Amino acid sequence: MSAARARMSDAEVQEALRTLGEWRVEGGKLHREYRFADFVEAWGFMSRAALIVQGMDHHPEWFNVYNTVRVDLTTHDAGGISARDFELARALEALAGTARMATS
Ligand code: H2B
Repeated sequence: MSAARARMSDAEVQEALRTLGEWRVEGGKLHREYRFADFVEAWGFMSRAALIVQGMDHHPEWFNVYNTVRVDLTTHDAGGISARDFELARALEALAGTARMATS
C-alpha cells in the first residue's frame, strides 16, 4: 500500500484537521456538511466533484437533501482515514469555494 493510502494515526488526523476548519471525524470518517444556496448549486457541486474524484480514483460517500451535501471520506484498504482522504477534502473545499452557499 502506498504511503498516501496508509491509515493515519489519530494524532496525525487531528494535526491535519487543523487546516480544515469545517471538517471533523465522525464515525471514523472524515466528515463535512456543505449547505449551498439551493438544490441546483448542491447538484452542480456534486457534478463537478464527480469529474475530479474519478480522476483521483478516490470517491466520497455523500448524501444530498435539497441544498445540503453531507460528505464522508475514508480509505477502504486502509480501514480508516488516509492522506488520500485529506487530499480529496482539500479538492472539495476548493470546488465549494466557487459555489454559492446558503447565507444563514
Ligand atoms: N474511494 C474511497 N473514498 N476510498 C477508497 O478506498 C477507494 C475509493 N478505493 N475509490 C478505490 C476507489 C479502489 O476501490 C479502486 C480499485 O482504486
